[in-house]
Amino acid sequence: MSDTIFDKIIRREIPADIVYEDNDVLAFRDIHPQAPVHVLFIPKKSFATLNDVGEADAPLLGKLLLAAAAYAKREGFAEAGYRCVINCNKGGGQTVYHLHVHLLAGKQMPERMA
Ligand code: DGP
Repeated sequence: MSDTIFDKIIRREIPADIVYEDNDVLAFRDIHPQAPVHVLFIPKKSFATLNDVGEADAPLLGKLLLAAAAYAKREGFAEAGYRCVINCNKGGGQTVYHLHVHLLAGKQMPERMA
């Protein structure tokens, strides 16, 4: 498993604007925000891509999404709406190979994804 910039953020070796943390999940603001709210939810356990998550770690995927939804509720934009995205591999637009969920909010998202 290669060490990524997100592993360095988990270990506090480089700074990030962390907005949530628990035993399994870390969330911080994206350095290149695509929306007024753009937060990345990552598992502390390293998976390069969504393809690398096995059945045993299915609950961790649930935790990532639930952490994003809880953040949206806490911040008061859950009812207005938001988008969660996972990019997988080059064709999916992934650039950092540590699994992450993008949470985007604060503007109207286009109905078409691409
Ligand atoms: P993806 O393209 O799905 O792999 O998204 C990677 C995101 O990570 C991209 O939106 C920019 C963000 N990012 C890259 N490097 C850093 C960093 O050092 N700090 C923070 N906060 N975000 C980063």
